[in-house]
Amino acid sequence: MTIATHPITAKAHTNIALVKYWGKLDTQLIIPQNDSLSMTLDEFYTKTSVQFLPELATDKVIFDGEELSDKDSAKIRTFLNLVRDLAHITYRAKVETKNFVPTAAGLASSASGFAALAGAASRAAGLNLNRRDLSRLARRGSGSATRSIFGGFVAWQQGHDDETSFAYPIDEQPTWDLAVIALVLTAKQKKISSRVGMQLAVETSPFYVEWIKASQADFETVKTAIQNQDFTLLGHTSEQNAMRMHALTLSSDPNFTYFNADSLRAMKMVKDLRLQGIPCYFTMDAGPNLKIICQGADAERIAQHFQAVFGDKQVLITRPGSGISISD
Ligand code: 2P0
Repeated sequence: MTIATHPITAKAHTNIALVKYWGKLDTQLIIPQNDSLSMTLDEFYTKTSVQFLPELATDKVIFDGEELSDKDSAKIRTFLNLVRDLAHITYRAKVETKNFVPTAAGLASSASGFAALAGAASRAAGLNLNRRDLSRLARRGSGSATRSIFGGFVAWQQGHDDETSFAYPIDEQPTWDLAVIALVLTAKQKKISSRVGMQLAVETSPFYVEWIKASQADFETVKTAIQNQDFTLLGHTSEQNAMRMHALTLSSDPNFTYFNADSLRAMKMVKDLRLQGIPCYFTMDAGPNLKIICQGADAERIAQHFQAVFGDKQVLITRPGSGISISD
């Protein structure tokens, strides 16, 4: 095991959860309360290079060309400490990271970000982790990053400790033609982070126990839908699961919501399209930007429909993406 003598670069894509993770059993180790399931997206990714260098007194993090302050790089430096502990090294690192996600599109860059960082930093430190262990490491940065190690459809097995909580691929290269359309309804930063929002739900929502039961059932249903390439079952269950997650924000104390007026309008449009016989479903994460799940052949016309109404907003079509790649 030797420290790499040149920067190691990793590329990881972001993912959209069809069965959501919303709450931790262990906030330190990031052990979730339930299994979750996602699709990795090809258009949105992060590229990160890492080199551990003897001459550095502190970690240096350059994000989209700008050096981050100590405060802004705190999570990354904590993560690098984990990698140093694993590799038994003390050198500080130079990290350069670039997000290929439309500016502040609300498309979980922490998923692709910590997956790419896990890949680049571990190999730069001389560790040669298999993908399961990479997924466990990425989990320590951000829960959703656990799933971004793999491509296509990915499950994150809840597990009960650091060893047993990891992602695994369900179908890395789906042969059915699926698309996700991202509606960038606002580029504003969310007021309540996922981390804070999910903890509030665990601690205060009276529906939390029911959410766990329902999402475990959704997990099995979506897995079956993927095995049978059953688009209706996949779309319907994903939409239901998203709304159940958002019911947790509404039932938290204090209550809050990630919906804005445009999100509600876009949800109605998705339902109207379905009534017109165009199969599509929505999902939404910890921000107001809706993602529409549809079949690839319908993606262009559905996107045009939304572009016509939300003319000034970005409407982006993406398809299943690949898992992490790491340079030698
Ligand atoms: C998910 N989200 O399954 C869910 C659905 C957002 C909504 O995982 O605290 O940034 O770093 O583990 O991974 C976003 O939360 O939270 C997320 P932490 P993360 O994709």
